[in-house]
Amino acid sequence: MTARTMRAAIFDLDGVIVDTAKYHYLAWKRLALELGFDFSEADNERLKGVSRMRSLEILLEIGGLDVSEADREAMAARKNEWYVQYISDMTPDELLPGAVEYIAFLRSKGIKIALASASKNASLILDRLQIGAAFDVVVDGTKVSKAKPDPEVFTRAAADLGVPNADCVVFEDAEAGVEAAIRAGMGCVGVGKPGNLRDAEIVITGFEPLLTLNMVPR
Ligand code: B16
Ligand code: MG
Repeated sequence: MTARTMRAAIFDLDGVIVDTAKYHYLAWKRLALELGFDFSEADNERLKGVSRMRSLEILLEIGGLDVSEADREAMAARKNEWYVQYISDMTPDELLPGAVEYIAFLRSKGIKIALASASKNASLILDRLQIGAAFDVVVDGTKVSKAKPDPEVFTRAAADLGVPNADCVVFEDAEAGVEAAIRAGMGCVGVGKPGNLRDAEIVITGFEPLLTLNMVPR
């Protein structure tokens, strides 16, 4: 990685700490089927990390539908009701392996920890997973006006932590999030399949190897 002293770690939520993408997918697919077209898992990849309204725009593009602003608001609200029903049943068993342990390890090294998510449901998810106390700062979709790939969610997290952007490393699973981290002047560790997230400085498939190696990205 670029020479930097990592003083803060900023974690994305969906796809990094928990796999909520499968619930987003179920809810978007249900909406698409109601509207008369299918929506595949490959299509769902395009929605990762982007805001709810941008996700709906992409879905409607896939279905070839032109919809009024009022109808779009109603569709997004309906999708969110289904999504909230799904995530309300989540338990700490759904945490991705090693994520919370790695956060605790970084904290034990004096590194500050933030959550930076596009989701407006982040606080419900943190409650269900019982991990709110793991973060010094939480910035979610209710606190920012510009969605990833805009860097606002990350720059706000760094400012709230009181750490310069250059000393922050972001952990992200989505291309939009990697781009946002780079635009913020932060380091970026991609979390996902090797070959994806090409712009991240390194890509890991999960946190367990970092824990085994006691590894802090520099
Ligand atoms: P909501 P992240 C993102 O969360 C998801 O990856 C993305 O698929 C979703 O559309 C977005 O949150 C908004 O979520 O509808 O709950 O507000 O990856 O930034 O933690
Ligand atoms: Mg994500």
